[in-house]
Amino acid sequence: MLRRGLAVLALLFLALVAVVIPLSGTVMAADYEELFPDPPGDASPSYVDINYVVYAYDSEKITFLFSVRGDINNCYNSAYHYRVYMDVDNDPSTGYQVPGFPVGAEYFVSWNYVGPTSPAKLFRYVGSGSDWSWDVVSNPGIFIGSYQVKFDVQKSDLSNPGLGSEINILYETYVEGEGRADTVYPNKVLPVPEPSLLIAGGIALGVGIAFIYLYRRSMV
Ligand SMILES: [Ca+2]
Ligand SMILES: [Ca+2]
Repeated sequence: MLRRGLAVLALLFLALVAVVIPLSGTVMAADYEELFPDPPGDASPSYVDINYVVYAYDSEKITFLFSVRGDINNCYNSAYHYRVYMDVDNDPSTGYQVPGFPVGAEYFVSWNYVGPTSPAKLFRYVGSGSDWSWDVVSNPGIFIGSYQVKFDVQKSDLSNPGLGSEINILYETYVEGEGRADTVYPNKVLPVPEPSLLIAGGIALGVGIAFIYLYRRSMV
């Protein structure tokens, strides 16, 4: 009986490893990541035509990545904006009501080219729901690749209002003078970072309880 219990525990451990390893990610180092594709050729110019986006996080930060069809290194023009709206309380009736989507954004992160060291900016909504009123919170991490824009937003910068347990987001590219170019709406609530120590502690506790239970059963 004890041998069978240990075999069950070993299988549980292998199943856990099988789940955790894919979550460690291939696009970036992360505890969680999910990719959302978008059709090519549905926006122009090609710099703002999204191929796919990625949402990821680790214990410290949330990462948002755009992959676009055109080489951003050729787009030295401040008119092209890359934005991610964040509905951190997952309530579309609070924050900025993003036109066309059930997203009430408390924050958005944005980048556009304004020089060789253009910073990203994180904004907090201070308006009444439909007006475009934002305060700058911080300059998040930014990486510009040939076909990629990647933001690293520190979780601690999303503190007023603070993150709930889930987040609703919208990726948008925008061209000044023309308006919205391309969007990706995951259309699902996404998890937000949990302290990895708590998760590890929970797993250890669960395995410990299972072991004690099986051991006691084997003694009956
Ligand atoms: Ca597209
Ligand atoms: Ca909201």
